[in-house]
Amino acid sequence: MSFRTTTAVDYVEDVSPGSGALPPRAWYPSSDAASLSLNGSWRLRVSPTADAEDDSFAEEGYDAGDWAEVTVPGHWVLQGDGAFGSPIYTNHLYPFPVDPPHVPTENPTGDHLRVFDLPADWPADGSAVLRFDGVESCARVWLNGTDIGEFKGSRLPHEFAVGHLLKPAGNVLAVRVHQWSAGSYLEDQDQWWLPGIFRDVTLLHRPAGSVLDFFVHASYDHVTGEGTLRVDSDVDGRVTVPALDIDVATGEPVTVAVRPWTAETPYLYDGVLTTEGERVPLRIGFRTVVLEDGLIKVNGRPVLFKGVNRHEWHPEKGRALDLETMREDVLLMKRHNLNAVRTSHYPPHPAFLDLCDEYGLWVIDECDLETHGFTEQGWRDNPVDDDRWTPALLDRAARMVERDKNHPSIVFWSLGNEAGTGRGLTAMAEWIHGRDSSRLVHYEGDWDCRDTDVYSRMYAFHAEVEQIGQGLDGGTHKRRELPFIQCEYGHAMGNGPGGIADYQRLFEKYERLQGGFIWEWIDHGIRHPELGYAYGGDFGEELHDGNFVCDGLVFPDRRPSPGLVEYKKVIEPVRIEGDSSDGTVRVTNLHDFADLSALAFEWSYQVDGETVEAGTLSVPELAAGESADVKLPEPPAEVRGGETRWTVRALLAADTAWAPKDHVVAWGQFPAAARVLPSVAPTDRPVPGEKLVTLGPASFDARTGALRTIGGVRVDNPRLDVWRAPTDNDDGTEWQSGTRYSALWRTLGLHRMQHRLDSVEVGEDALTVRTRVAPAAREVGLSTVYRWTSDGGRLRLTVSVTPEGEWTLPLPRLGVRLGLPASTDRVRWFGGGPGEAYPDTRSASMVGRWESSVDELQTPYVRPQENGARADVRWVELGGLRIEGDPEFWFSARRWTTEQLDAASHLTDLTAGDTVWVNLDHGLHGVGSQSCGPGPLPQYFLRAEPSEFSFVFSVIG
Ligand code: IPT
Repeated sequence: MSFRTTTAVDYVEDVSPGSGALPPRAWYPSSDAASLSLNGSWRLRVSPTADAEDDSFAEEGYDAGDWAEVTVPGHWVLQGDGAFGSPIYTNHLYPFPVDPPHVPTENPTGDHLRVFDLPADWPADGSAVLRFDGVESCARVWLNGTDIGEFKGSRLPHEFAVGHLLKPAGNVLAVRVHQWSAGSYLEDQDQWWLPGIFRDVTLLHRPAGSVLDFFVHASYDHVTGEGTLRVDSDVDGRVTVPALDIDVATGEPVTVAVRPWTAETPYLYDGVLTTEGERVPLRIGFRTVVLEDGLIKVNGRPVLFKGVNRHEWHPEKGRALDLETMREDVLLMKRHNLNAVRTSHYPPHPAFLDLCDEYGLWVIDECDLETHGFTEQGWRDNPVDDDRWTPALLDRAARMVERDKNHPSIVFWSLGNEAGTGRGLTAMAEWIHGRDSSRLVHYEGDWDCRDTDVYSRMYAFHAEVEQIGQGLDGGTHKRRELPFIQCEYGHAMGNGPGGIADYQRLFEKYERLQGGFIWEWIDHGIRHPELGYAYGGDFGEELHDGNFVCDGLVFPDRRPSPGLVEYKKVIEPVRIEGDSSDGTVRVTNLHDFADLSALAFEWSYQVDGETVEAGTLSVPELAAGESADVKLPEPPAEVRGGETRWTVRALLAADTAWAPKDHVVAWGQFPAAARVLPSVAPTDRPVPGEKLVTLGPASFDARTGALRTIGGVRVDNPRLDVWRAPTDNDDGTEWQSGTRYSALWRTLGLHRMQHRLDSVEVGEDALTVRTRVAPAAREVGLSTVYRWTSDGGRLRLTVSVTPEGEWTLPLPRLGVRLGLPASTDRVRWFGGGPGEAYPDTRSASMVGRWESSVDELQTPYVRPQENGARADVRWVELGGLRIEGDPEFWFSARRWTTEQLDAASHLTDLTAGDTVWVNLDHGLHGVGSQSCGPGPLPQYFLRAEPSEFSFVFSVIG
């Protein structure tokens, strides 16, 4: 005989969304009704299973004095130094057996307890609502010993009517939170699994006649310039907007002339919704979103999304973000020219959407739904195609739409991410279309676009995107009628993403392509005492996906990575192109709505990278889409025959809400007089000695020809280097095995090249060292000749490389590596900067004079890898030497070798040695975005080809 026990925790594996909660409704940050935050210190007891403890802790009088304390909002696994368990990172794999709706018996369960008094002035009348803004993944709630319900849907609000249970003092709020539940099957997003009450808990007073749900409809007619406002409210009342002289009943439309809301011009009107019992402040933005002529149009115009995918992340608090962190995200986005954000892959904390309204960002609000792990079984048993789960899906759709519907910034509702296809998704789309016809529906997982208003893809390669732009991609009739966005592209893992400028050119060229969203905003590294930032596997997880969780445009501490700086340049809203031959600069306004009146323009003129004159440039207030040719001033007369260049910048003309006056929005540079390449007459003769050969300022080992010193500076011989510590993009992904270059490079042996010395020739005017550089076991090689000459003061090295054998792979780099003493610190250069650049990430590299320390040259990718190269370097000074290039070169310097960088798995593995290693590269292989997307485009390949390049060394001072 077999039987199954029913237990008090059966709800955990129930596919239903829960019971006891109130219907979803609009979320608003404040009103004149009283509220009490229940955030703060709570008592916590973590048990290993869902049913290890009974529910007596929920009863009044329970003594939790010996329980631990946690901060709410928070995740218990990120508090208590591991005492309450650890985070788990998986990308799409479920960290438990896939047998929906069952979850493991080992189900960490956090019992949370909080005793609170009502404030003295808490109104005696009316009722009250207890609101949870986010709990992962399933919770049961008791107030004063009464079970008030249970819920799932981690990143969605749940409200309970509790007025009848409240007492003036000693209220006991007990919340039992289970890490795993049936809901976990719907929340398989690529991120850390982090249980806990991670968003606010609030008690809201509900006076008699207070507001229930309301829907602000505020459209804009771009033909008449009028907006129409209608606020539907469950409880009748009035709506006032003083600036527009509006005072109407709820449900009644009113049309007046308004300033429209756009992400570029986020004009909000303050209003108030007044019912008998409550006054709710409103922030109203008038705008109309339509699908018309196959395009997404707002206020009559097509929009180009320059977006990013944002997960909520804080390196210590996980997804429990405070308002200032959210604001920091928005400000950073605005300052880097982004105009859109996809809330991947769940509705964010509602305050984030208020900030998007206020500062101006287009939003794709995404539902808390992903069932990606079912891909492992060919999507069998996928909950989104199983009617039993449909109520849970509809509950999630409703909780998102009802909570967020009053935000002008939201232009798309997204059904979720990576959930395959199925009837449940269709039901969600139908419900959303029916409830809110003023926005469009997005979902990427169905390329036939059955349920969506846009054709959306992720990581499509450039060539396919171009085909889609040209309308040559075929597809269903429905799809062919739709505009296209890349909801994810430019995978920002480690060094990269490369190739985004090439995407942007396509987006700008083809009307159907309405832009994209970089994957993703922030590295989800967790601050760790020994490792710096932890990633998958660092907590001993049984299954994990390593540092795939660190793929953001900002580092975990929100410092911008070079990828963000590059993106800012690529998507700048003003294009500045110069032509020094006719002395004009062409300025194009790439905004969708705004004219250029917010910007001031400035020119400057550089001689050898140093600004000799600067001034303001008067540019007409071009309307969106317009361009003009603007005359530059006469170039300064006194030019000492050096390399000259114009730089034109667009700056904020005045302080804005998101950046101060003079913040640089866009820039362009164009050369005037070209650089004169360094020449060294080979007048000095190499002088052979017993141990050393001397030539000009340098000495060499007589037997090996290796450089020993230049002037007084000890130099570890420059020799050919082709290796780089592979980037995450070099590592690539499983599904692109043919082009996972780091593996191919290692197989070929490029990380263990041997240098065979063939001859050292002391000639009349040169010291020539002939070598062959090649990996063991292979027949390919690079015949490499180093030719040294000097004019007595300066020393010139010319490197000639001739590939031998059949090279089928690109080279990671081609140049020389040399060592300088550890005292080397300050670095000055004339070339591209200030930040890192690679062949396909060099848009933001500005030619000028730059200065740094060796340490500051490093880019702190969470998993160490090739980084820190500076492009187009004419000369660099460091360690007492000046090194000039013929032609320009790529420069990097670090206190460890490439091999040490390659071997490190966290930044804390890297420690300074006794040498500063300097790479002077003639070429670098592109970076691409192959950690999830295309590798470098062919034009950014570094092919093994005959090459020659020179460096001129001299001692400074
Ligand atoms: C895509 C996911 O949507 C996103 O959450 C993230 O995992 C990203 O990849 C990679 O970092 S899905 C992938 C199969 C393209």
